[in-house]
Amino acid sequence: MDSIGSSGLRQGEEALSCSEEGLPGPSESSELVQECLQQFKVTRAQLQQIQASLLGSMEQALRGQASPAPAVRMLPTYVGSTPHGTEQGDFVVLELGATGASLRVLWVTLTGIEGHRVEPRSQEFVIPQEVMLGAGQQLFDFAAHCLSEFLDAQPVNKQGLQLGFSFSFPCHQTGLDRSTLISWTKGFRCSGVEGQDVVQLLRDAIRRQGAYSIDVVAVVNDTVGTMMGCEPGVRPCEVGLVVDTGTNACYMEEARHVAVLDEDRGRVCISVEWGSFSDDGALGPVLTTFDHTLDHESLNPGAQRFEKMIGGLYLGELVRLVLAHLARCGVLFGGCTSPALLSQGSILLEHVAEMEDPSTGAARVHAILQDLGLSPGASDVELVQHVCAAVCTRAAQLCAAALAAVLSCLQHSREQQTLQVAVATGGRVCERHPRFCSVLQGTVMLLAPECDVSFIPSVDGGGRGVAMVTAVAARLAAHRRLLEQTLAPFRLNHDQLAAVQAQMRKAMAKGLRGEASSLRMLPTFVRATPDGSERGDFLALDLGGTNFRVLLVRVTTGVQITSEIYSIPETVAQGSGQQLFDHIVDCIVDFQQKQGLSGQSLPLGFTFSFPCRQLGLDQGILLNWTKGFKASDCEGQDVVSLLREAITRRQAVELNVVAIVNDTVGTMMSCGYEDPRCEIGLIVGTGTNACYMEELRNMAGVPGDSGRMCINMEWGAFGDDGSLAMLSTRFDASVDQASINPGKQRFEKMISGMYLGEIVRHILLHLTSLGVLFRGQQIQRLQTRDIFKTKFLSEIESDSLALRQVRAILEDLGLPLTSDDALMVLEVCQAVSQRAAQLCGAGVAAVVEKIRENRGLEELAVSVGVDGTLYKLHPHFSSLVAATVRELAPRCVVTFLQSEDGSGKGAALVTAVACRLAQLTRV
Ligand code: 0WK
Ligand code: BGC
Ligand code: BGC
Repeated sequence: MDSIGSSGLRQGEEALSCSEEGLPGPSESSELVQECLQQFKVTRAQLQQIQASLLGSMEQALRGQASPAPAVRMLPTYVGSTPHGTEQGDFVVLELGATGASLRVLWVTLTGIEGHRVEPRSQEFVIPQEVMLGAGQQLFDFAAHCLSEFLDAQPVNKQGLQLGFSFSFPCHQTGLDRSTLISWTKGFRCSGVEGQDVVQLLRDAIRRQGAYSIDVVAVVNDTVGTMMGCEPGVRPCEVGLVVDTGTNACYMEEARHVAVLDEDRGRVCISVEWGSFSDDGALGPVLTTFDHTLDHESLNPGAQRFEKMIGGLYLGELVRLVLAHLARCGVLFGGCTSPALLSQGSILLEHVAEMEDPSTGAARVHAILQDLGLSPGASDVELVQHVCAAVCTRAAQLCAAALAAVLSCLQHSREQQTLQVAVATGGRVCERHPRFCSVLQGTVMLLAPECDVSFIPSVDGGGRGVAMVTAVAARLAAHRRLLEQTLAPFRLNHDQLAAVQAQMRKAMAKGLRGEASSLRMLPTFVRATPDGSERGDFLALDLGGTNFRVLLVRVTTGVQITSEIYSIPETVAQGSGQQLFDHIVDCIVDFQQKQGLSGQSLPLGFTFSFPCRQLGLDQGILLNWTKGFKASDCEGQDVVSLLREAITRRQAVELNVVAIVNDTVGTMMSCGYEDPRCEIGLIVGTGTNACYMEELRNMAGVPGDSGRMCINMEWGAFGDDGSLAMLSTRFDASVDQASINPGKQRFEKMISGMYLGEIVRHILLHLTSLGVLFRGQQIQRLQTRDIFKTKFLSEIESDSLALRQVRAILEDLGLPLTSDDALMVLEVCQAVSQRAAQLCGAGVAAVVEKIRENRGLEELAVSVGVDGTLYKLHPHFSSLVAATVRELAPRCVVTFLQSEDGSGKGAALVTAVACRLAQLTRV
């Protein structure tokens, strides 16, 4: 058992040397002694000042205030809850740094049954000095060697071992299993570790060792292990205190008070790292010359000043420095010193604890001083005990001032007048020193009278606590693996996207040739984009998107639009065709009345956003409804006739329906009016589709070989022939089966706004059934179809939203969730929308490459007119589409133009062109 104080300090030879000058007289001696011991006296006021200053630094660090640099670090530990006691399993725990020059390996079994404890098995290994001061790799290889030596001796199943790494040094944690060492403390100073992720270093060492495959799932500070190892009792253990070779504390802080965390609910365990507290104003008056000497001769001068007044690595050294001073002053040992007494680290904490022990004290003092080559007199023994008491009392008082600061911080953050809390204590100074804990507790009550504190000694040095955290980390890691497995099919790589692009090109070619294809490539009879000479007033209808709009479009040198939005109730959209078209005419009449157009028969352009086989500009046979529409007696009908019949049914209404266009065509025309290079129309809204200007020569069934015509691809149906099966997931299948048109519009059902929310909902249900989300509790609300709107994806994925706002959106949905749940829901949304955008990008890449090849161009510059709520409102959709197009069609420079006025304007422009062309043929 290595003794505290050994590591980091040097040993000396035994010959006595005594001062030549005369020894001081009794009064002078006692003055010298008093003056010396007085230095270790800390007044209540000084303790309160240290408490206040430390509290100030803690709150400053929590607020993330960088300058002046706070005296303590307040490091978040990713431990968000104290143990539920439900954790279970077998875990390996590796403890490094808590007990100085030794590391400990434990095998901990958690039963998950309250009060049912299985005694951990453990083994301690002494770390050679040269390893503590050598290369980091050597230290971690030593640790990995000890691990396998321990496991070799354990009669246990050694598959799937999960390890919790108790690493007791200041670290920046970025996850339960990711932690970067800030700086060594306590006699350690291995090279090549500071600034590194110590979990990775351990994983590499275990891999190099190659004896066992061990999954390091959590890294924990020893104070956290101590707190988490505390038996759940009347009071939750929310503070962990360690005084061993070093000292530190942790406590459960309100997450909203921790600026670096983007959390507003729940708690997080903060490692205070009070060892580095060094507010000269507060500490200056209590620092003695001995403290300065000790610090000066330490491995890390100027650092960890507070720790060097409390930690077990230093108490023995402080006592030695005082004894050596008093000996040189002739007050002790007859003015004689010994090489051992003058050797750094020769007095260990054990020595101090034993010498102070009221029962064995005097005899032990004698023995220990003789071991140091001294021959103490009776008065020497008593004086040495006074020195030990002075040093340790101060240490306990200072530790109490720091703990009182933590309790005050806890009280503030809980906004409680009085605080009831349990503090788990650990470390050999607490366990072995006869008076340390009683002085500590007494001083805390003095400094924090409004806190009712119970102290619970840790039973196994925190091993169980580390296993608890490891169990939580293992559960979260398992959840993360299940989440990754679930989302993996949504993560499309370049080859998969290129395959979709190639598939689409093949389907386009077949569709253009009039062969069976999931892409119907419908001629739209729109041959020209506006040339700016169009003039007149036009009515336009825009049906098929989120809103039904009636528009008055005045085309002069520019375009003025007046429009009104009308709703299409689901009963009408899924009622009879007559009812639907009568409703449309009602809206037109209402609009005309409001606009004072009643009785006027303006040319009308009808944006009808459903697949129609057009026989002319004003003739479109509806092939099938999509997007939740299902009005009867319409499919197979010419919808322009249906509209005209409805107009006829409504007496005294004159309307001249000139053109029917698809919303993609309307959008292309609308944007083409501003940018003549716009030859593609793209909709990503409730539904999705695209059109583009194709060469007449490539279009079977359309007369003429020169010139171009706009083709409505109806790409929503891409893959209805099974050509997308390799990408379709079980969640896509669930959404399709539950839709009113199963087996249809498969591409649309992977991309568009009507379906993304449903895909997410099905994934959340699946993850809940796996116990990954909502603690496995099936949430009633989530069983409701369409409860998870696609607009939530756009809101949740907005960069400006903190996780807490994501949680707020989901809680409004009635989903009781933790931050981990919210994070997972966010990742599900990201995966689903990313796939949608990439598939859409692969489609656009197929179209622009088709146009480039049509025109035999090396390079093509083209614009795409885009509309649709999802494309416009989702924070990342448009950039992901553009990135995918750049990746799959590098020889095309594609500009995406968001349509401002919707496709209603486009329909009016198509009508205006038709009227202009009709005008030309009439003259
Ligand atoms: C606005 C256009 C309309 C199109 C709609 C699509 O004016 O023709 O159908 O965008 O987007 P959604 O409203 O379905 O999101
Ligand atoms: C370290 C802390 C640790 C404490 C107790 C200090 O030196 O910086 O991380 O908790 O010692 O072991
Ligand atoms: C329709 C298309 C329309 C697209 C976007 C699809 O469901 O079939 O005609 O362009 O939605 O609104």
